[in-house]
Parts: sequence; C-alpha cells; structure tokens
Amino acid sequence: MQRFSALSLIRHSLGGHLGWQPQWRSPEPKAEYDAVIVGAGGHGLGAAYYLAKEHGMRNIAVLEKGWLGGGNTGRNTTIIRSNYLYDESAALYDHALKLWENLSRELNYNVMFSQRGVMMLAHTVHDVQIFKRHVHANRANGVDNEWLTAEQAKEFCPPLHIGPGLRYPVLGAALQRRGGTARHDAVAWGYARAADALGVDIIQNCEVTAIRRGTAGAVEAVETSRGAIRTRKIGVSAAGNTSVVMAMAGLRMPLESYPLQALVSEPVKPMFPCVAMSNTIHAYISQSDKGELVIGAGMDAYVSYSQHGALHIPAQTLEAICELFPMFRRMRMLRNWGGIVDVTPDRSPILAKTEVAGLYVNCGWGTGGFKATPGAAHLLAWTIAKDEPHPINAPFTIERFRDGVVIDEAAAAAVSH
Ligand code: FAD
Ligand code: PYC
Repeated sequence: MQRFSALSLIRHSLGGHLGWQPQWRSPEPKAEYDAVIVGAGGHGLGAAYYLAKEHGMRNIAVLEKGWLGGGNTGRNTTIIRSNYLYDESAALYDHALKLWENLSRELNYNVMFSQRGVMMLAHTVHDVQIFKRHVHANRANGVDNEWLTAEQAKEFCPPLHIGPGLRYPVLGAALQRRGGTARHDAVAWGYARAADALGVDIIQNCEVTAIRRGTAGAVEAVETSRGAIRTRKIGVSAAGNTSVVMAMAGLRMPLESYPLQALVSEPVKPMFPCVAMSNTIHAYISQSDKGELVIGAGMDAYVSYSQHGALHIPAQTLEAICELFPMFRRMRMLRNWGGIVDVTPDRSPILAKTEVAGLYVNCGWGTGGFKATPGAAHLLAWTIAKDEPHPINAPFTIERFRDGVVIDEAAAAAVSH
C-alpha cells in the first residue's frame, strides 16, 4: 500500500529550516519482521531501502520514537564533502559522495543536491599545514581538493572579508568543488517513499524500550511503546541515543552525546555562492534554496541528551560570521535549534556487526553524518544482509578502541570537539 502522498502537506512541528513536510500514516506493527531498524533518520530509512532493493528483503520495519526525519537528519546544516584525511575515511565518505551524485534519480525525488563547493578556511599557520596535508592526502586517494590563496578564496566567495584587522586573518583555504549541500528533509522523505514502495513498514511514535536476547545470546525481539516485535536482525541507527539503545542489549558503547546547534536567517535573494567553514572559530555558512543563511554553531562543552544547547554558543558563532562576512551584520536570525550527536574518541563512526548475534550498529558520526547518509545506509544494509561488513566499513569497528587501531579524523571534523 502506498502510504505517501506528495500532495498531503502538513506543517513540520519543529519548524525546521527547510519548512514543510509531507504527511505519513504509519501502519500497525506486525508481530514479526525479518529485520528491524531502530531510528527513521536518513541512515535508518536508507538502510531499509537498500535492504529491500539490493538484498531482496521485504519484511522490514523502521521503528521511530518520534517522527521520521525529526532527529539530526532534519536538524543539520546539510554540508556534504569527502575531504577526510585517512584512506579508510576517504573511501567511506567518497562512497557516499558518489551515491549523492545520483540520488535524486535513484529515488525519483529531488534531494536538491548542489555541488557548489565547500571551502574550509585556514586562519593560523597550523591550519595551513593541516589543510595542505589534507589536500595532498585527498588527491593521492583520487578525492578532489585544492589549495586556494586568500585572494583566490575571496574570488570564489566574494562576501568573504580577507582584509586587515581580522582577529583570525584568512591565510588561505582548502576547496572541494564536488562538495556542497542537499535538502535534508527531502533525503528522509525520498528514502521513506522509496522504501515504502518496496513494502517496508515505517512506524512512527514507536519507541524501542528493550531488546530481548534468547538463551544463546542472539537477539530475538524488541519491546516497543506499541508492543513486542519478534526479529532476528536489529540495526541500530539512533544517532545521539545509541548508547541508550545498545545498553538494552547489554553493550556499553565508546560514545558521548552532545548538543549541537544551528540557526537560519530571514530569507534573502541569492548572495552566497558556496559553503564556507571555519573550524578554528566554529562557524560555517551556506544559503539554502529558500534564501535563508544556514549557519552552524559549535558543540556544547558538556554531555547532554537535550535537543537544544547553551545560548552563548550561537551568539559567539554570529560574532564570527559577522567578522568573516561583514555584509551580514544587519541580517536578522529567524530560528535556532539543536540536535544530539554521538561522538567516538577518534571522531570516526562505528558501522559494524556487534558481539551480539543479530545486532548491528551505525553510530558515532558526530557532527558529520549527514554527508554520509547514502553511504552509511548502503553499507549498513550490506552488513545486516550478509552478516559481515563491506570492505569499505570493515575498519569502522567497535573493537578498534580496544585494539588501538583508531582512525583519528578530529582535524577533518568540521566542528571542533
Ligand atoms: P537521525 O536523523 O538523528 O535519526 C535517528 C533517529 O533515531 C531519530 O529520529 C530518533 O528519534 C530515533 N531514535 C532514537 N532512539 C530511539 C528509540 N529508542 N526508538 C526508536 N527510535 C529512536 N552532518 C554533516 O555531514 N553535515 C552537516 O552540515 C551537519 N550539520 C549538523 C548540524 C547540526 C545542528 C546537527 C545536530 C548535526 C549536524 N550534522 C551534520 C550531523 C548529522 O546531522 C547526523 O550525523 C546525521 O543526520 C545522522 O543521521 P541519522 O539518520 O543517523 O540520525
Ligand atoms: O561535517 O561538514 C561537516 C559539518 C559542517 C557542520 C557540521 N558538520
């Protein structure tokens, strides 16, 4: 049954920065599924879609405690890039970027992927050295990235202030031209509609409250706010809440959860041509197709599960934005909000089967998992269907923290942690 209608529009209760959402009627959960995905963000919905499309599974449920796309998928600043340092990460994020390049066609849904270029600003000698190292490492891996002088950065992004008097002068920038943005809610809805068409049940207002394991330890059911559901395969894709869900199966995760905030301005005519990011002063900015400036702030300094953060953080971000782009000083801000991100010690994700038979996990994307959405979804589906990782996600285990084989991407994470 087709439960989706692009014509039935309701107001998104969050008032997220991209506005209106199609309505979704959730089916009643069945007593048993071949696979259950916990979390209807882009990663979970996408995993269900690829399980159905590429692995021939049909009896799949995606369980969501709130509404689909209402987690970080609907709260992020939509920056997409693959300019990470290490070989493992370059393979992972570029796998996702290649899927982005065909996603609107794949889903027959316009996800408004726009390769307008992502420019990372360098403000110190240390930044220059780190970003140049990224440029060289990326190019050696076949990932596009180039070094710009301050003047070239201004030419690429005319609103950028590179004159004297800046607290943090612009010394140059790394530019990934294939990077850009997409419409975040469209990604959730595109995957949801495509998964639904393949028979996947997407069940909102259905919180997973316990994971039942059989005598041999393998998973056998989830308890939910809408009753128990039997299943032999559970994929947890519950960003921000992963530790809580995994603890239900008796697993302790190497994760911390933090609020991360963003805000949008009033809409204005097109004036900002690219994505500009400054890790050093915690500010990143682009302009959505609706005309709003989309601005991301730093992470809170304290762990928390609340979906809002400390107020001084966006205030500091706006100071930085006005310094870098003085023409925005008179803009008014419309809304700000937060999401909960879960962060690993090496700032790389975990995408793996676990020591509990039938339990798989996709988490730890921290401040940077939107860009990974199609790739993470594709690889999670593979891992669940085959009960083994794809070669691309094989390094992203939980055990790497025990064994010390970490993939330290702290310098490539946009937001300082
Ligand atoms: P989510 O979309 O969060 O989905 C997880 C779902 O699990 C949620 O809907 C939640 O309600 C559900 N859930 C949790 N517990 C349960 C339970 N017990 N039972 C049922 N359901 C449950 N990344 C980028 O790449 N680029 C960016 O520019 C960027 N900017 C960001 C800005 C902000 C302000 C934030 C908060 C994040 C940003 N990120 C960015 C990170 C990115 O948003 C996330 O990594 C990504 O969206 C995670 O997607 P997901 O599908 O895994 O999670
Ligand atoms: O990962 O590029 C990113 C990002 C930008 C803002 C938050 N995350």
